[in-house]
Amino acid sequence: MAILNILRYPDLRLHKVAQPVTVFDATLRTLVQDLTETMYAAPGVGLAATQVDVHKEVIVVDVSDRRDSPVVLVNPEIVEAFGVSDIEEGCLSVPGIYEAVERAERVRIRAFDQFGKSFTLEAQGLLAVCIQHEMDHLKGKVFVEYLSPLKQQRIRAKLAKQLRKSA
Ligand code: GNR
Ligand code: NI
Repeated sequence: MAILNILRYPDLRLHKVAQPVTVFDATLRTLVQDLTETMYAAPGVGLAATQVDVHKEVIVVDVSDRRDSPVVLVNPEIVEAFGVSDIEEGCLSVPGIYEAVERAERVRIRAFDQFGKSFTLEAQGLLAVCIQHEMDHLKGKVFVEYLSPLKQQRIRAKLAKQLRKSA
């Protein structure tokens, strides 16, 4: 097991598009374990492989209070979506920034687990929003890209300042 480095916006590698998983092997299961460990350590409620510079369609999420119910989604697809939600989101790749984004309130997802077994999942509330946030990462999209150009500019300035302070 390993804790992986999380890319920080505006790192261009966050905009790479992930490729579907075709082989469900030990390498995939190690990636899932490392993503899960990295998500818990961060701590975050979800993590996409893109954020650790692995451009495969793999996501882990856990919105449980006890942090003991990880859900692994490989090659996830939204098959149905209902309603509108706009809860405040954060992102481990954009530390310290919290903004509301419009998402579907409920989604039905089809995906594979780390062993190649297909399943469907009905999600609502934070879980639904988190899955949509993670699926955006797989497409190379970061939540701040939904915000106004002015807000995005302010966020880039704030992150650049954070970076200078930590250097
Ligand atoms: O930890 C996270 N919290 C969160 C809160 C609201 C909506 C989405 C998220 S995902 C985020 C972790 C992360 O960056 N995943 O990509
Ligand atoms: Ni994120």
